[in-house]
Amino acid sequence: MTYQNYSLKQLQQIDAAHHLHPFTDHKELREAGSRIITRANGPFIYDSEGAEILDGMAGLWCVNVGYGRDELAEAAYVQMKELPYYNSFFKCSTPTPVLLSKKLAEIAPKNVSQVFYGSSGSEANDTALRLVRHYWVLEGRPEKNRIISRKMAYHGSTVAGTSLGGMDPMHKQLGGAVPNIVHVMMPYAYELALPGESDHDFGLRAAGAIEDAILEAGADKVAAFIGEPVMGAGGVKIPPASYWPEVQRICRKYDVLLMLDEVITGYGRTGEWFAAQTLGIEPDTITTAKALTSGYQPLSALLVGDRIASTLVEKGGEFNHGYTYSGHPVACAVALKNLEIIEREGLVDRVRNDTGPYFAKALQERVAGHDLVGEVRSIGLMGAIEIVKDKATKERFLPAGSAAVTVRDHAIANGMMLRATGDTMILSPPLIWTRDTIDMACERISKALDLAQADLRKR
Ligand code: PXG
Repeated sequence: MTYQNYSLKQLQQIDAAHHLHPFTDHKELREAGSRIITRANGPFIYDSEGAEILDGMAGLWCVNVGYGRDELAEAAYVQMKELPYYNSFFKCSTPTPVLLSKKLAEIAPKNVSQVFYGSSGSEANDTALRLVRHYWVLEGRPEKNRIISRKMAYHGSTVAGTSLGGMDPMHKQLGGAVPNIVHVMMPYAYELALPGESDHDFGLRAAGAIEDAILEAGADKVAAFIGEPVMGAGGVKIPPASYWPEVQRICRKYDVLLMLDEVITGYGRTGEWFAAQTLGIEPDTITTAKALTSGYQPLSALLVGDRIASTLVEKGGEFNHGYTYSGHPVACAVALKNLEIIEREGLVDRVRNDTGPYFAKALQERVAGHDLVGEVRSIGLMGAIEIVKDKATKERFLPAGSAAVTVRDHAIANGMMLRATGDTMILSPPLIWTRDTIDMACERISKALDLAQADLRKR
C-alpha cells in the first residue's frame, strides 16, 4: 500500500481537495479535516494517528463478524483468481451466487426462498419496489400501486430509496419523489405515546395509522407496506410488542403485501438470522445487504417470498431489471464464507442467549441511571440511548441534536465509536462482542456521558 508514504495532513488535504463524502457538509468537513481510519482488527478500528477505538457501530451496521478475518480475504482472493467476474444475464450463472441462494433460502423465514442480488441496500429496495408493483400488474390489478411507508424510515439514498424513506431533509433535496408513496407515523413510544397511553395501546395505534392510510386510498389501490422491523438510522426505534402482529393482521386483511427492510437487522443482529423470525413477521419481501458479507464486499440480496416469486416466474415473462453486479461472484464467495463463520462461531445464538440479554442489562444498570439519559432500549445487539436535559419531563437540550454530538465526540476521544442521530446515541456493534467488550463499552460510554454533562451544564 502506498498510503503510508503520505502524512495524515497530506491525506486530509487531498481528501478535502477531491473527495465528496456521503451525507456531509463539505465546507465544514474540509475545514476540520476528516478522521482517517487506516486499519482494524477484531472489534477495534485504528486511525492514522494510531488511536485504538472500540467500534460500537460495526462500521456502519455491517461488520458483524468483526475485522481482520483472513478467511474472508482468502475467499475473495481465490474467487478473483478463478473467476473475478461474470454476469448472471443471458442465461448464465456462476457458482457462488447459486450456492449463496440455496443457503439464503435455508436460513430465510418460511415461504421465502428466492433471491435477487444487487450491490447495496438502496439497489435492493429499488428492486423490491419494482417487483411489488410488477406483481400487481401481473395479477391484473395495476391500480394496486400505492406503497405505505413511515416517517423517519431509512430505505437508502437512491431515488427509490429516498422516496420510500421518510427523511424530510432527503425529500427536500430530491426534486420529485417516485409517485404514490405515502408515509405514516413511526412506532416510537418514547416521544409519541400520549400521556398515560400504555406501550401496548400505542403499538396498536401506530399500526392503526397504516390501516387508516389503506382505507383512505382504498385497499384496491394499495400494493404494499414497507418497514424496517426496528428502525435503524431513524434512531433504533423498537416498536412495542403489539405493533408487528397488528401490522401483519392489517396487511392480510386488505391483501397488502408486507415488505421488510432488514438491511440493518438481517444476519443475526436481533438474535435470529432475521428480525422477521425474532418478531414473528411473515413478509413477502426482505431487503438485506450490509452484514450479508459483514461489509467485506458490497452485496445485497432481496429475498422474495414464494407468492410474488411464483407469479413472477409463471406469469412474468421477462422482468426488465438487473445490475451488472447482480450475483457478483467475488461478493457472493465472501458472503458464503461470512455466513459459514457466523454459523460456525454460533454468533446468532450467542446474541440471542448471552450477549443480547447481557447488553440489555448492562445498558439498564450502568447507563440508564445517568442524569443525561432519558431512556435506554435494545434488541439483540442493537441499542439506543436517549440524551435529555431533564429525565422526568424528557426535555431536550437546544439546539436539537447538539447534545448527542457532544456525547459522541467525547466517546470517540475516549476510544468508543458511537453514532448520534438527532438526540439519540446508537450502538450496533459487531456480533463478536463478548461480555467483556460490553463492559468496556459501558465504561467508556459512562465516561463520555460525564464529560458531556460537564460541557452541557455550562451552556
Ligand atoms: N435500508 C436500510 C434499513 C438501511 O439502514 C439502506 C436500506 C441502504 O443501504 P445502502 O447499502 O444503499 O446504503 C440502509 C443503509 C446511518 C446510515 O447513518 C445508515 C445506512 C446507510 C448509511 C448511513 O445510520 N443504512
